[in-house]
Amino acid sequence: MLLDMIDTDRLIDRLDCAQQTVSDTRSLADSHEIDIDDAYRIQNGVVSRRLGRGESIIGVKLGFTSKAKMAQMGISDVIVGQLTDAMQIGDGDDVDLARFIHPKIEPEIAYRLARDVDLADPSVDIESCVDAVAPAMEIIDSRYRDFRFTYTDVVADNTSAAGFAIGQWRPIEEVNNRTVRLEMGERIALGSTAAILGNPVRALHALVDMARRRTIALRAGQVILAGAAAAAVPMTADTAMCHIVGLGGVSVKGTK
Ligand code: 0L1
Ligand code: MG
Repeated sequence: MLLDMIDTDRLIDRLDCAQQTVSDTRSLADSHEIDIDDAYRIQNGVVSRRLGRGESIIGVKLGFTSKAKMAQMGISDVIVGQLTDAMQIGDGDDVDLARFIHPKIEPEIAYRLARDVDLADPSVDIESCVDAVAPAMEIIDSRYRDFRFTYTDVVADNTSAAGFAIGQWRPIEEVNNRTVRLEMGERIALGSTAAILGNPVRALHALVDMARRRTIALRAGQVILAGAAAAAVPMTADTAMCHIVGLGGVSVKGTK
């Protein structure tokens, strides 16, 4: 831990204010030395501010689940962020782009927990706690200017979490090596579910490890966004449509 409580609170306020006022901020690393424990503490503070305004946690997300992204950031760990009800957008719904600073959208796999995951049990089987899987999209909206951030910055910023939409849930099945297509206006991103740690199911196991290390509860009914299956594309005032072979689709419409 490198940050004292006063600086920790100041940085929580800075990120919270950036999100609330839809205005970007400088990398925290420009002015502060922060380690990964500080970063998760700031994240918890940012999420607590949201809970204080009446939001509730309805899931978790993993980030940096592709080898390319990990290599780019010089890390070997996934990162974890927290999803609140205010971030959820209904399948097919409009989403006002004015809510965000510079939103991007990416295709994801979502899992649903049917039971609490007992993290105190060293042999807990998270796969047996999951009952459903669905196509999903995540809106990432880094609070940092020009998406310029360090590893600790992005963790502190709740992993850029800003919004998500989930398609039709289906009973849990193997979803590896499925082709993924994201269309956003004229832009098309193609990928595969294998881009998520080689197999999205590995994201579940990585999550157990991270949740233990970061004391994050995994509760029945929560959603897990496993990671991006293709590159994120900037959001525009168009329909974003994600299709995953065998799982179906999900869409949202950006409006101004
Ligand atoms: O993969 C993720 O959802 C983490 C996103 C954080 C990085 C970004 O904002 O580009
Ligand atoms: Mg994501």
